[in-house]
Amino acid sequence: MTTEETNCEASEAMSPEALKEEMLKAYPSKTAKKRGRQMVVNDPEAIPEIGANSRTTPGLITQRGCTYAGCRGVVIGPIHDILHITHGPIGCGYYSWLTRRNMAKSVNEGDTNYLQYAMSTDMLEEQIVFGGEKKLKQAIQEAYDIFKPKAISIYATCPVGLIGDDVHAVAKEMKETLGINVFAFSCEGYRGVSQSAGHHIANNGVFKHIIGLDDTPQEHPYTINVLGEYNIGGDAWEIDALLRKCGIHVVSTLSGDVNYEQIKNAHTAHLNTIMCHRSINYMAEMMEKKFGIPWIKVNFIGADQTAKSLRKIAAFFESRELSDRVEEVIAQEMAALRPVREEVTARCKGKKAALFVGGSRAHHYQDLFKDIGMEAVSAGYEFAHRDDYEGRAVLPSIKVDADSRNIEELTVEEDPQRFRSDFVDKKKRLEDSGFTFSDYNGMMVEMKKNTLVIDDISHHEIEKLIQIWKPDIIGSGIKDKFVVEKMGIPCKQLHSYDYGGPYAVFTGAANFYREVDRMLHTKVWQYVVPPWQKSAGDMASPRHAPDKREKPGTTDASAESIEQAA
Ligand code: CFM
Repeated sequence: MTTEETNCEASEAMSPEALKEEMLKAYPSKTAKKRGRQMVVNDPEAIPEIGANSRTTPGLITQRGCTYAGCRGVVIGPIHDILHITHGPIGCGYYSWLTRRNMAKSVNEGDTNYLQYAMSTDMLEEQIVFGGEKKLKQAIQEAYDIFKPKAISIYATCPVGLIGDDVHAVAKEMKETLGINVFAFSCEGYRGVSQSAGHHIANNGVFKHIIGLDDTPQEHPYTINVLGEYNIGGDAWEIDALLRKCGIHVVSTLSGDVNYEQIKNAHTAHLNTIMCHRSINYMAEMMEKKFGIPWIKVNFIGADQTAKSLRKIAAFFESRELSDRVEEVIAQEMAALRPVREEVTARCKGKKAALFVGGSRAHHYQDLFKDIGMEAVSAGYEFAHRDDYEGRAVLPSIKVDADSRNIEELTVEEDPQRFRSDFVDKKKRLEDSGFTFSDYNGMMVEMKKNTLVIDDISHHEIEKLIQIWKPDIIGSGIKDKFVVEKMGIPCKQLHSYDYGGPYAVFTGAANFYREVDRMLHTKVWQYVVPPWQKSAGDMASPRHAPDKREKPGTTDASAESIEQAA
């Protein structure tokens, strides 16, 4: 690569080092030191170490969620025929009620889909003082009597951990009483530094209580699981349809539009493919140890990445017929997508994005922007770990701190009956021919030199970034969407998709290109006066000032009155 190709253009305005200093200036020295470690100037050739997965400093406005959110909300909640009961005060249940767009539909008449329900034990003062186990038992019985589910899962919220209710003992007792699978999660909100801890706890629970319960073999020659795909806005449906078109069978998607039976049978697949590394790498590792199923990282976000992922899956199966079919499908899909991609690229090429999302999308969505000639000048995760930034090669050097030690590491051993040693031989043979397994190289190697990578970004830092580097679009979530848009920059919600989507695979990519094009080119932004433009002594030049001068009747005063009226 030439220097021109690897250098980030935004550095021409203010260097990333200077921008970082500018962001840190407002903090007390101890906070600035800590935040400083979580902001690094990227060099894909010599990836710097980034501080990640550490506690947010109180007072900073973070985008993070809690451990309960990661467990109940993200990983297990989407399993649509398990009855999910939140043990805690009503708020935790209420705020996990349909707030994430993990869609599911009942395929057959009479299929169970509990996603539209929110069940809670509605803990009150009496239970906080005298204990809540009795009420939990009653709730499980009541839920069972009404719904007769196949399985019930219990989630502990903060007060449950504080008063010491034994949710696991209750689950065990009710499992025996009711004769159905009942299991519990110690996923109290405070248990980890973010929702990331909840992912790990959820993976452990699903692995212990569901995986491997049904050994019915799959007849299909090419079977995979799609791990870390949650069907936000219907993504998993698009992925599933594309794979089916290629002749690849998905045994289970964890956990987008999936049912209990599919997860019980997931260990019969030939291969695990991982979409979101952060939330589900534990599961892939444990399944490989116990059953010998190898895993590869895939990405179905972005047309080029989707094609690459399909080719890799086909290569794994070593079938000429399958590879030919995959090439045929890629050619068809690309041909359909090309006109939209070219049209949008002509308008969006060279524009700059900054993405701050979760634990995987800040990376994956850079590929969709790349498809249309746009570059990420800055990006960061909310709660990912160093391996998601720097690649799994750094795993052995990640220090285990008290917070991560809080999360159980399961000891997993080979299953004497079900371990597939033939899979191990195949893996070895493929590796010898250059095929890579269990690899995720992280976000930073794919970002240009001198881009600014920021972990757990705060509102203050986003404001500085917008003010000084002026990206054309921010990819983020609801917690900062409107703050960002009041600064005159479009903000695409990459968690909820602004209630749109799907964006996965080729069909979804077309949706995304069009939406970004519309957001970038609507004229509304020129009427917005960012806060720093209103204050005295402002260091930045007014954003979109030329537009305002050009348009009669859009003086600062009228722009301000529009904003006040809104
Ligand atoms: Fe994985 Fe996710 Fe994400 Fe995530 Fe999430 Fe999500 Fe996300 Mo919101 S599992 S890490 S905890 S890809 S809910 S579907 S969009 S923060 S980047």
